[in-house]
Amino acid sequence: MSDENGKEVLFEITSDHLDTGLRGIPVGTCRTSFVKAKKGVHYCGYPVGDLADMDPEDIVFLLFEKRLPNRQESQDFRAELAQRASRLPTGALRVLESLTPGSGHPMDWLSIGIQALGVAETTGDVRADGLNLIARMPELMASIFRIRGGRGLPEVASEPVLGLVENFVHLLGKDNADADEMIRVLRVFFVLHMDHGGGNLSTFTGKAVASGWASLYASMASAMNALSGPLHGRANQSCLEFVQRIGTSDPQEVESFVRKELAAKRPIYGFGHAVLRAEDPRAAAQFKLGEEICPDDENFQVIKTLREVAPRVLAENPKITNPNANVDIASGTLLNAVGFHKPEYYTTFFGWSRVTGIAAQILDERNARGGRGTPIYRPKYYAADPTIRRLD
Ligand code: NMX
Ligand code: MLT
Repeated sequence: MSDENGKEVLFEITSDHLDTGLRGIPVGTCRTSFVKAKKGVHYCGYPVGDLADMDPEDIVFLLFEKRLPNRQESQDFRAELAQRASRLPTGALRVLESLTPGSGHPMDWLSIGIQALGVAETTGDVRADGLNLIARMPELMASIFRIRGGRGLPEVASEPVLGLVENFVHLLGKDNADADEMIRVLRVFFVLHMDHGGGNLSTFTGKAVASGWASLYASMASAMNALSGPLHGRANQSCLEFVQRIGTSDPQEVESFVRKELAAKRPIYGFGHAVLRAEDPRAAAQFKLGEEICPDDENFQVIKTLREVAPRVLAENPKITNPNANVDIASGTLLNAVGFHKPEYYTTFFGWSRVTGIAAQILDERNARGGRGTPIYRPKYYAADPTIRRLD
């Protein structure tokens, strides 16, 4: 359908769309990824499941350059990231040492850490700032684990040439046999969580803040705060806590647990989505990995039952538009199985991964309109009193 000027009509807005959290309302275009209701997220056209086992650095390259690197480009890009990590001034993360170990939520620490890196290192060049932050994230993540954990994890020298995930695991002091499985799970996690279209809350928040020409670091810290809510990124923490409370994989008991949670008006974490209308392929990819690395794990057994039972129960409520499993159903179980036993840290892994997609999207929006950038975000709100609206 076209309007009187021949422009394609994408969406007709009625008063029913007001106060719905902008659900489904088109606001822009996204070059890094799109989300299909049935087939999930595609990074620059590739279904994410096809990318899950690739090198995370290659996927960072993909989201920035909109194409996969060839072998030489891949090596050069890894070297560039390593160089960016080592070139950055040290000391910015000392601010974390002024916080009390164990205090607040790790997502608060992540946001503070990003802001602190920005204080020390902002160049104003969005591409450089984005890549510097991506390069520096393993050290920030490990510092949060070491300092917030307060259990005297040794301060290990960073070795960025190992790779983003590998360096993080090394910084945790894990150079033993456990490291291989940790690396395997984190690499897949990292790729699956890097981007999810333009409208997810954290990405949208980051881009909105950046549209006022705030720095990449300030925008990213805001995005991480958006991710920290339990309906968004923190669902991975809540989901494992929930799974551990269930404590059985008996289908009848799981069903009765789900019903009790719903009756108590609590969300069933790891299920539902604003855009997807089928099981999230990111969930399927993680179940596949789980079958490989922890098939007998107790929590894995529980989530396998939940995956069958919960959609049937949720579908009884016609208000729930997607009763199927989302990305958060399995990630906590896998992280726990490879040695990350504190669920409150899980959302920091989501944040770490998502820094790439958000940085790439902010860069794209800064480069839009021939370099003038996407204008400052400013959607319209009507007066709550409809009689005033009519006078508008
Ligand atoms: N458990 C209980 N109630 C639900 C669920 C669920 N899993 N999913 C949807 N609903 C409710 C929802 O709260 C809403 O109720 P109300 O009208 O009273 O506000 C109603 O069903 C309709 O919601 P939808 O239109 O289906 O979903 P919406 O787009 O509003 O929300 C989520 C999407 C993801 C916030 C919602 O499905 C949810 O709360 N899921 C559980 C939390 C979760 O797993 N979040 C992670 C999402 C992915 N991520 O990582 O960001
Ligand atoms: C995400 O990965 O950001 C979530 O699935 C939420 C979303 O896309 O809205």
